Amino acid sequence: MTEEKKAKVAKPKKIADPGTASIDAATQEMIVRAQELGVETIFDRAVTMKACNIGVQGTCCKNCSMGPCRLPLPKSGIEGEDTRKGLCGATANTIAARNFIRMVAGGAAAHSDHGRCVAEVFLSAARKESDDYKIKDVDKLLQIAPHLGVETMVEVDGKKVDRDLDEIALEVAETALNEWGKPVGEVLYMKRAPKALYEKWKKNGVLPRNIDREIVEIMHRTHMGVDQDFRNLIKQGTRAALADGWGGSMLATDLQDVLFGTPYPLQSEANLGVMKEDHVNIIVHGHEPVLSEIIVAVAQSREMVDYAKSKGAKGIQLGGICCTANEILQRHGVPPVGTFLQQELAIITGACDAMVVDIQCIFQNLANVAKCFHTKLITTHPIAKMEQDNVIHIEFDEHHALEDSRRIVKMAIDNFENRSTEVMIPKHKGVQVAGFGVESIEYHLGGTFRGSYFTLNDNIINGRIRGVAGVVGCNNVRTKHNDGHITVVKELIKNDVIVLTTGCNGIACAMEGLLTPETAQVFCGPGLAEVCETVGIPPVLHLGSCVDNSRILLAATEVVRAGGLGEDICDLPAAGSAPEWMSEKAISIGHYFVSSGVYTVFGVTLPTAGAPVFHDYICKDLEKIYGGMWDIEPDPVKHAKKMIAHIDKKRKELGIDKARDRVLMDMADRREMEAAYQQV
Ligand code: BF8
Repeated sequence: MTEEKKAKVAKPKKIADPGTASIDAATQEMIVRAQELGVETIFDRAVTMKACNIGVQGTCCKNCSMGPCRLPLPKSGIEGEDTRKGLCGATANTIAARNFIRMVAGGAAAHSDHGRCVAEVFLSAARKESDDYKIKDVDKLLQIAPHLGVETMVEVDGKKVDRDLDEIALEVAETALNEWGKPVGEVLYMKRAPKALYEKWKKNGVLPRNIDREIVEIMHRTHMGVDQDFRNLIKQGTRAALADGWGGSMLATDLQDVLFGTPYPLQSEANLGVMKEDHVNIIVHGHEPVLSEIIVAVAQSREMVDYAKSKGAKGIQLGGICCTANEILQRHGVPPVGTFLQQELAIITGACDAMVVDIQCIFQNLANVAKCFHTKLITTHPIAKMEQDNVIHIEFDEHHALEDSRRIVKMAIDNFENRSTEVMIPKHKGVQVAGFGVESIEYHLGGTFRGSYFTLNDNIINGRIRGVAGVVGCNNVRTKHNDGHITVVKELIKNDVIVLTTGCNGIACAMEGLLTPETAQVFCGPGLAEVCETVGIPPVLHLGSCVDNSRILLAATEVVRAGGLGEDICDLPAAGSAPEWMSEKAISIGHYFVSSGVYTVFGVTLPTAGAPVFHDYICKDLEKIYGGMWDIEPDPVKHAKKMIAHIDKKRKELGIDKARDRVLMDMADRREMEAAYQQV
């Protein structure tokens, strides 16, 4: 080997720069720690492997084996007719649209299959097949039953009386499960939308028939040689996305609330600093709360705490990652250890005695990282196993959930004494108030004597609250961890836009301390600060996990219903955002928001750039059909400004832009008066 070649071989591997990788101090510290220990993380892999330029543009077709056919946009752009085509003649628009709706199918399938699993556990509870699950929230059961066509009253001797709860639960369970595969009709929850929106969907022929069918049809239509019209393809994407947002996800949220309790605001913390060196640390990661709910109960039991103490620990510290974290946070106050990008780092602390994973957003590299430490990595779902031999599979079954959970918690406790590496837990953590939802927004922002959305609407109309934003979604290692999330949210609240958050955005905001009522005085514009101070809420309301984006749809519906802000969701001064999205689920969420009338901005990239006609269709033309449309803006400040501009456009259309001017003038006057007072 020549000296030159030797030098090349010896070249050190590129590693991530912590300051470029994340804005979060705990994450930066742990990236350095991983590098010291020689443990590779996603941050390092991202600097060594570049994303595929053609895939990023959405114009690589691999739907048959004659390809992949790659149709990148020429650097000089397209002048005149776009003659690019694959071997079969598929245009860039067809390829990008097919790829896009396959992402919708993947995302909708993930959310909806999660919902189906919850519905099955719910059915098992309704049939009383298991002692481990019981109906916890009867009010919520009675609230959702009519939307599924289930009677809550029966006639006895000519009088209406309450129907037996067990009967209601059973019929709700059976009707809900039927939503996935019923042969005729439409998804029942579509009628929960504002009437104008429902009629719009009906007129455009996009009401989903059942949840599974719309996903299957995407796979059929995008098979080689089927649907070759990007408008027709995206129409099917709309059906499937709506079946997710108003179907699978909404059912998942509702049935989880009935089984495990509807969340109400509670206090907690967030970030790696919640782990404790002298405790057994168990981290639950993934999405379905059916097992983690029982793990929470078991880990808090006297028996297990005493057992942990008998092994030399001071107690058991539970933590979560990703949306399982959000589920057990909103119902039990269990703190999230981190967002999607921090999963490897939690193990690298050396203090994670067990990481229990179920489905979605789980890195396969966790197994490689766990190998370097004492951590037991436990998979629990039959559809999500790992090939590495250090991974333990304990398959969850609702019929023996308690037994499974006890085994897992005991395994973690037994592992406490096996810690092999020096523990390093970063000190950083944020305090948060989480657990908001349609019901608690109604309560907190409600009228003096009873809960309602009128007061929220009043504050929007008078301009104290400029508008409402849903800011949600993932981390993406192609962009600085949490930078987009935090910059977008801070810019919005600074401009009096109240933020509803879910998913990893919620965890990111919690880590930064944006989920406390006190935040309002520091970061908000004067109008929003006044509202938050008066009612004692944070300016960023955490509504839960990604399936709980359905709570945002229903909150928007309640705002429409309360009146004064138009007839449809698209009339509201509202916008959506996913600043650091990465998953197919985010595309499905984005598309059901757009199809429900919401202007939705994504950060990072959108896999449509290589097909400008299709891109313009979803970013401009869809507004004429549904009132909502897509947009892409990687710069987080510009991203927020675009949302605010849309909110202002809607305020103008509603004729309430003047009200806001008056409020601003009042505040300026007040400041002037205060300055004058101080001079005196
Ligand atoms: O479902 S926000 S990284 S955890 S996909 Fe995954 Fe994205 Fe996080 Fe929740 Ni949602």
